[in-house]
Amino acid sequence: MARHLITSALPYINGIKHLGNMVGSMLPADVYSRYLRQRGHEVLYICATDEHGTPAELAAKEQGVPVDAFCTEAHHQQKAIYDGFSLAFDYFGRSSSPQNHEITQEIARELKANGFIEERAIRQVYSNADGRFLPDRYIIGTCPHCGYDKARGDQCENCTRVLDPTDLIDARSAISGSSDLEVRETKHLFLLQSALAGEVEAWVDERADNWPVLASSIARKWLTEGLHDRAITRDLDWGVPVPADTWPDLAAAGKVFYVWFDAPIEYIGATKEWADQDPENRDWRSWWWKSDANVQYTQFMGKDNVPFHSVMFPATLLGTRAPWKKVDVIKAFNWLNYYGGKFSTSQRRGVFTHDALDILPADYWRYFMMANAPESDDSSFTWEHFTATVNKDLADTLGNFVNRVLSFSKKRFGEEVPAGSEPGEAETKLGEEITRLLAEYESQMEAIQFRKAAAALRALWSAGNSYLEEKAPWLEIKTNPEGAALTLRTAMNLIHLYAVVSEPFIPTSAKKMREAFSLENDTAAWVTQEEARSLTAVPAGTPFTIPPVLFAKLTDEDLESYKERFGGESAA
Ligand code: B3M
Ligand code: ZN
Repeated sequence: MARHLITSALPYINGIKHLGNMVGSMLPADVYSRYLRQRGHEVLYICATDEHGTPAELAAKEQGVPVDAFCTEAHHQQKAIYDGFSLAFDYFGRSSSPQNHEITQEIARELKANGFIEERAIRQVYSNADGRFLPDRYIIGTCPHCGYDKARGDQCENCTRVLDPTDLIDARSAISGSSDLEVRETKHLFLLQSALAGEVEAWVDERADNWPVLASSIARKWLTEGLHDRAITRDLDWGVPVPADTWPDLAAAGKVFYVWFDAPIEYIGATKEWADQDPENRDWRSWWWKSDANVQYTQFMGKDNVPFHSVMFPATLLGTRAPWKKVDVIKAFNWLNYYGGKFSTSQRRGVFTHDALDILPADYWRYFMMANAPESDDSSFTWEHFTATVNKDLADTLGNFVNRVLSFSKKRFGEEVPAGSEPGEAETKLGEEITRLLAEYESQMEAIQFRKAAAALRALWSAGNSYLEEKAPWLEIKTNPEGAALTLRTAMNLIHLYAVVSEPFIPTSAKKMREAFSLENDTAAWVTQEEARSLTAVPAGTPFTIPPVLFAKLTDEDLESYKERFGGESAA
């Protein structure tokens, strides 16, 4: 039994997320957290909305509401959708919280005390048309490295390199499109990452071999390009203010910290938000402070976020010289595409999380997304693939098995699990198969390889179908009713086992399956190898009910209507 701290990249406050965001951060973190909880570990899964920065300011302005009110509303809107997806956060916080302000300022003070923050005068892009400095993503232009013509001032989406706004070729304002830009001098705080480079490199070397390869390769590539000092403040109204006790001039000039400085600190801030709700029983420091020995910390994120988490946030924490817990494993994801093109928030292309829930319950999406998670490569969403997967895996292989077994048994033996004869050769063979597949499933979950884990889960479901076809209780009943009863009892035990082990992927359906049986003290606690081999956890005589159809089969008309509503190929 271990203590697991889990975080997923914080969804930006501005706008509802699409499935591509979900599959690369919150959903896999939830699946992994659920698995670890079922195995008896102590888990703390923390997430939050990332609320600072220019996009929030601009969105609020567009709606004509104050930015804090905008964020409050958008936070609740996002949280409701995540509840709809059954994301079981232990806490879903807000980076604008007082806790995050306090910890961010404290970390900045420590960095200064240790000589890792310096004040520098820099020349920054000012837009005459917009009457403001243009930070980061509000300047667009051509990437000097790869030539992509919509690179943002802070990062090129195409080659993932981090940029400085002044690097861009043919720069223009993303707000007004104006290229009437000038460079003005202004003072900012810089994090001296170059002074921490050696330490960060040693830190990465020590652990990145244990990370799934996508994250470790990005971290290493990043380090070979060298760590540069970075401005960590901005000229904005909305953000964590630079503390006046430490930098009176900059505070008076209204500087706030850069959103990427305070956002990762919100992992800590949100843990404190969580603890502050029940201070008697919750200790945020036990997760973040001097806890290296007994906490295993895993982060989930899309590949574009890896540099910030593998290098910059560790540099920030290392520079404080305080015993902050740092990440043990980074699990990163490639992109989920929509018919081979990009999902796009700005162009509203693809499937957005609220629309997804409007069409079908969360479990359909959860299973499909994780079974096709973009782990080793980008993967593509198509409605054809989605409906085919739902029909084959969820409706036919799992749902139909459950319904068929329970309905037939009820018809022939009534509403209790029948006893039947002693297990024979087929049951021994099945028990061995299930034990082997369960071990495979567990080892893929431990390795945080979701596609392979989903394949093992699917194989477990299929093993039940093969057993049922082989024993054919609907024929067996004519000549050997006791044998048919044994088959059905064994199959019902499989249903209960599926309910337990499918929970991380499809929690709502799994619960319905488990609750079909009136077992005393039934829990979702993980299946032991012995239970998997003997398949007798649900004893004869246990009353059961038949749950309503678990997964509806999607028709050709459904498929056509989804494509029409979301624009299939034509949208990409
Ligand atoms: N909010 C992801 C993004 O908007 C960013 C993640 C922060 S994690 C600390 O691209
Ligand atoms: Zn580029």
